[in-house]
Amino acid sequence: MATTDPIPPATAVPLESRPRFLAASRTAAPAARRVGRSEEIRPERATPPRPAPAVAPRMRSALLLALVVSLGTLLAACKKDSTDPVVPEEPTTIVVVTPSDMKGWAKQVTGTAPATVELVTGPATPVLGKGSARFATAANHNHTFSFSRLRNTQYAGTLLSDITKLTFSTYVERRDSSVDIPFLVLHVDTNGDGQPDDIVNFTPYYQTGKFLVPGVLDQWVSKTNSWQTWDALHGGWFILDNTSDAASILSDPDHNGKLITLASYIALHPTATIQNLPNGPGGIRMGVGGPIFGNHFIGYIDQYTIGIKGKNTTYDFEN
Ligand SMILES: [Ca+2]
Ligand SMILES: [Ca+2]
Repeated sequence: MATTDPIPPATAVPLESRPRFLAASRTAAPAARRVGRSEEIRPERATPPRPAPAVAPRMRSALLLALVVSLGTLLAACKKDSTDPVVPEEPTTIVVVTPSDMKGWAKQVTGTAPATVELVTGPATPVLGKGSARFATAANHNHTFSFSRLRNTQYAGTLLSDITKLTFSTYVERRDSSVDIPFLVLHVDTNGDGQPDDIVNFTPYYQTGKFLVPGVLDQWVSKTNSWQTWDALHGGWFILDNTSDAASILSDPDHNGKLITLASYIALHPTATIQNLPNGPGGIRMGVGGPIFGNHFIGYIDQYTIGIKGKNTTYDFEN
């Protein structure tokens, strides 16, 4: 049975409905802040004010000179900025995806108790247009290989380093755990043979709390019955199926894996590209399913945006 999910601020979230890490981190925070305040106040009361030391004439001259130099540097910087060419921002291309014209996207449904994916109206007021892509697990889901996905074949060969934007929006209507939320996956060729080697995963659930690592944007917890937009480019990813990376990133954070920024992953694999699977399915996929998802999950995706070298394409899912 689905439960109502927590909505920030943190105090509004029932502890029993949260992952353990969130409950621990939120209860520890107030104590740390109290310590910080007492440390700031105590020295002010205990230490009498001291007269400012006199500045020697020679030091005053040095300070004046430093100030003049700083002002000169600042003025030079302002002048440079004002003469730099302005790079015009290219307008985003909106691509409307409908059941009769999928624009490079294809449905993929797997498993013995398949989840479903369809283009629908709603829910609520979608972030773009009137519709979105609806994903749902079966009444008897709980199958490791039961997934429903949308996959795109049109980005095969795209360098990860050329991606300048990667966002999508989700809406969760029904779930029994905050873990369950549509996620994004890239199939990546790391050695240039045209065959994908890595499954590179962005899951909104991992974008906050104890899962964060330096460089990963804190995107807070996911909600139900609300549209939320996720910045995958600046988020944390985990890697599956790789044979060359350190073992520490080769699992999801719930199974001893560690998130990595896409920038750090690209530093490990500078020539990594998106690749379709050998038998055809697209190298970009979004969807739900797998062992962590419960029965009767219902969620939606809309406004998937990918930017390549500054040229943004937004897919608007409509029915
Ligand atoms: Ca839409
Ligand atoms: Ca390969």
